[in-house]
Amino acid sequence: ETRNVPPTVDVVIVGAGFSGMYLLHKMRQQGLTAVVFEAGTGVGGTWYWNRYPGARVDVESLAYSYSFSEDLEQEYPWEERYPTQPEILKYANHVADRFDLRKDIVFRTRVSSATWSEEENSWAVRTEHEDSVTARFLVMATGCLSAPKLPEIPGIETFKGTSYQTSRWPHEQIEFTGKRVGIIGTGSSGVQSIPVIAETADDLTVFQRTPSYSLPARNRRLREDEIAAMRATYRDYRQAQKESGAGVPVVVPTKSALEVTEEERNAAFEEAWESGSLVNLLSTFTDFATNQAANDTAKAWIHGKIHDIVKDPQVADDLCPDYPVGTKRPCLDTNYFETFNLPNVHLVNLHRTPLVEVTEKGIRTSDQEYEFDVIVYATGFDAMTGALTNVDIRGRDGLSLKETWSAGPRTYLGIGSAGFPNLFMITGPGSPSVLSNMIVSIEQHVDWVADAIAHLEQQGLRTIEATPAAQDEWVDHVNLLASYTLYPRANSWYMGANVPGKTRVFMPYCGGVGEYRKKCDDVAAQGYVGFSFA
Ligand code: NA7
Repeated sequence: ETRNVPPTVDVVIVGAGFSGMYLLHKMRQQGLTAVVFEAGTGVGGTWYWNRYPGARVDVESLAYSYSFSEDLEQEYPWEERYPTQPEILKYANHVADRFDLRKDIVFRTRVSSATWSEEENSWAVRTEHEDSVTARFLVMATGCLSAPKLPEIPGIETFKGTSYQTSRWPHEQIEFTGKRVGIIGTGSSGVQSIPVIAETADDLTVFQRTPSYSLPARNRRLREDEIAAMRATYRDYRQAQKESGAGVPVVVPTKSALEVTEEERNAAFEEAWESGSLVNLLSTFTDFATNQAANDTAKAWIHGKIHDIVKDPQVADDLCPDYPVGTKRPCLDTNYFETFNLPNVHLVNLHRTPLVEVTEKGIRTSDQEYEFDVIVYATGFDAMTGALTNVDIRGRDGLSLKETWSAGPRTYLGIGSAGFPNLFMITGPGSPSVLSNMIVSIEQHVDWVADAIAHLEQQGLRTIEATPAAQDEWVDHVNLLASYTLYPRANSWYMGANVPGKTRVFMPYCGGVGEYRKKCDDVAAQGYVGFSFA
C-alpha cells in the first residue's frame, strides 16, 4: 500500500464512505484533482466500522444503493432484502474497484485540522501523520453516525474482562460461547446484536436506559423476479425516491388516525407491522408525527404487540417505550422481543436501578453488582456534529467551527456555514440526512456541491460562502418545522440529548427530502442565492 499524498489538490475530501467515494468520482469527472483521507483501512465508512454481530441496514438494498451509474444498478447482485454489514461493505468495495477510486484515497489517516488562508483563498489540511495538503475546497464527508460515544459512567478502564464497542468492532469473529455477557444500550445497534449474541452466550444481561420501538424486519433473500422488476423500472423508482419524504417511496397517507374506526386503524398498523418496513409504519396516517393523540394510538398498539410476544409481563412493560413513536429512531429487528423469552437473557431497567459504575468484575447498578466476561457498549454516537467538530476546522479570522457551534450547529441548507468559505458538508445538520434513506440524501448533496464547484469554475470565482442572514433564516426554518412535530418531545440523538453537555436543538431538517431538494435546486437556479462569492 503506497501513501500518495499530493501537496496541492483542488479538493480535499474527508471520509471514504458512500459520500466521499461518490464525491471523488464526481470531482474526477469534472476534471478536478482530489484526495480522500480515511481513518479506516478500507472504504465503506459506517459500514466499515459497524461490524457488530447482526448489523444490517434498515432500508431495502434495492433502494439503499447508488443511482448514479445505471450499469452498476443493473449489474449489482444484491442478495438480501435487508443486507448484512458484510454484504454492504462488499458493495462499497465493488464500487471502489469499479470506479478505480482507491488510488486517490489515503487510508489509515485521520484529518486533524483544516485552516482557511485569507491570502491564498485555500484550505491548509493536516493529518495525524503530519501530512499537509493545500486545497481550494474542503468537503467533510464524515457521516452522521461516526463519532462513537461511550457511556458516561466511571470505571470503564478498570474492567478485567473483554470490552467491545459496537461501532469499533474487531475485524475477527468474536465467540460468545461459554461467556457471561453484559450489554449497555438498546438503540438499533443493541436491538440488532442482542438476539445474535444471545444465541451463543451462556448468559446475556441487557442494560436498558430507554426502550426502542422496533418492527420485525421480515428479512429474506431477494427473488430473481423482484430484482428483474426493479431493474426494469429503476429510473422511475429513482425519481420517486427523490420526490419522496424519506427517500423511500410510499403510499402517501390521506387520513388522520383519529378519523377512522379502531378496526381500520388496527388493520393499518397490522399491515405495516407485517410489511417489515419502517416507512410504512411511519406513514400509516397523516398526523402521526404531529398529533400526540394520533401518535398515542400507534403507541398503544405497539405496546400490545410487545405484550403479545414477551411472556413475562414485567419484562414486557419494561420494554415498552414511553415517548411518541418515531420521535427517536425506530429499529428494525429479527427476533428482538422474542429474545427476552429465552432463559439465558435478562433485562435490567436502568430507570429503576441506575448504572453506578463499571467494576473489575462487571457492572454495578444501584442495587447489585453483575459479573461478566464480556461487556458490549452499544451506546451510540455524538450524532451529526461530532465527526465535524472533532476536526479542528478554522475559518475566517481563525474562527473555530466547534466554538461557533457550541450553542448548536448553524448551517445554510446543511451544506455550508457562514465564516467557512469553500467548506462543504455532505448530509450536514440542517439537511434531511438521518431522517432519510442516506444514500438518496448523499447523492443529492454530492451532485449539488459538484454543481456549485462547477459554477465557481465557470464564473472564474475563487470562493463561495453562506451569508449570515441566509444561515439565520435557514436555522429558524429548520427549528420552525421541528416545532410543528412531536420530535422535540423525546430525548433523542436527533436533539443531541444523548451527549451530556450538548445543546439541545433538533438538528435534521424534517420537511422531507423532496421538499428539501426543491429548495436546494431553487437556490442554485437563482445563482446560489444566500451564498456570497469572491
Ligand atoms: P443509539 O440509537 O444512540 O443507541 C444508544 C443506546 O445506548 C441507547 O439505548 C442509549 O440510551 C444507550 N446509552 C447511551 N449512553 C448510556 C449511558 N450512559 N447509560 C445507559 N445507556 C446509555 O445508537 P445506535 O448505535 O444503537 O444506533 C444509532 C443509529 O444507527 C440508529 O438510530 C440507526 O439510525 C442506525 P438513551 O436512548 O440515550 O437513553
